[in-house]
Amino acid sequence: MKSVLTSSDFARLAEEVIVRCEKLATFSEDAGGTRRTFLSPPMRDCHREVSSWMNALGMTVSVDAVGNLRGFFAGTSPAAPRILIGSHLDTVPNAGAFDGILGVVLAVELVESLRGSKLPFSIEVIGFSEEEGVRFGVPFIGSRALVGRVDEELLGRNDANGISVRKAIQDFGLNPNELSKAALRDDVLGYVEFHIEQGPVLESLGRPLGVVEAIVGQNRLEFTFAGQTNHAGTTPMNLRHDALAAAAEWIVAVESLAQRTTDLVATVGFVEAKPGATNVIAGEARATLDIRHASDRARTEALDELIRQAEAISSRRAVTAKWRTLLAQNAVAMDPFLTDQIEHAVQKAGCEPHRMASGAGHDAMILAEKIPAAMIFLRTPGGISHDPAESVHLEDVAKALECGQHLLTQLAASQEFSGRTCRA
Ligand code: HGY
Ligand code: MN
Ligand code: MN
Repeated sequence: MKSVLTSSDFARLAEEVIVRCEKLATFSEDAGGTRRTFLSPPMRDCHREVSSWMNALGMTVSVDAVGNLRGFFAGTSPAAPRILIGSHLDTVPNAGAFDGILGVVLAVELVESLRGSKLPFSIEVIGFSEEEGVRFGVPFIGSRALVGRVDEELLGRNDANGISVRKAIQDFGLNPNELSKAALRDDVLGYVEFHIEQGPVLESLGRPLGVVEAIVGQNRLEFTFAGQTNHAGTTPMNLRHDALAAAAEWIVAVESLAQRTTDLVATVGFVEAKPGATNVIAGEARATLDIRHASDRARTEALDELIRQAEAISSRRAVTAKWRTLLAQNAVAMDPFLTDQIEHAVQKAGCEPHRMASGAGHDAMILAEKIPAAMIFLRTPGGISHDPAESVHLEDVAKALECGQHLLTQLAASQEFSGRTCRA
């Protein structure tokens, strides 16, 4: 495949990528911002829009049993193996327009940039239905279906309205009993994900593109502190068992442990007090924990310490602390061969590559369990993400497309890649 595109072609495609990402951001559950969670009604609008782009390129479009949108662009022969390129189509509340979505839209534009020319492998563009974990508290539902990790426990989890994952799948018109059909087949050569960095590193180095070597491990838990609801006016301070005060003391302990532990990040992003009235001492407080580190040992040691602190604070205050795990994900190394190929492609696109770890979780870390997976980061202006201010530079998107074309050309010419026996 000869790259027949000029830099102005890539710039035009890049403009279309950004316009399309901003269009998809309008498909939201909320009037005032972007929120598109697992199989919510706006996800159907998103599927319709992306499918129209895929159909225009002659791709075969389908939606699998967990709501992943899949566009297939055949290779030179029907029996050709395939490469997966994609990311997620769901968002956090009040999201930006590019987290996840950019990776799907850019993959479609990469197929467009081929202008119909065929490769020795097929391309399957995949838009995962759920990566953020907003609706059910558990992330990666879409990519977990590809590696066979959507089990009865997950299907039985309920959202805030008491709707289970299984029911959400049925409500969307899909059949949860066909989940096995979503699993990776044995014709997949690998997975490549373009994603915004969501942090400050590439911008601080003045680099448009990053080469991801590994994705840090993470735990997500929900802690529940239980004390004694009581009257705010008549209960002396020394007779209280204030669940929210206990949670607050623990939250400060979370921050202080992370501040004094190199490369550890720990976040309490959600707190809820019950009954939640100004003049009532909280009898219950729920708080989530998101803790991450490149080293699995450092992360698990820190988590053990925070559990110890929750127990110590609770016993001193004569309240109780319980917790449940929502995610326990070890750090994952990206595929060395694909990562080397990405580094070459970044250089061919005229950029100085920067190898780095990802502090954010990505679907690539789930697929890496079964197939070679690798990621390309795009610079995030201001390092801002998970916020409407999230953005990308047009010229960086153009460079990403150029890099993607070089990568496909390299993989098409690589006996080691095309001749690979698939691992899934
Ligand atoms: O939270 C994360 O790591 C990602 O944005 N899902
Ligand atoms: Mn995200
Ligand atoms: Mn993401």
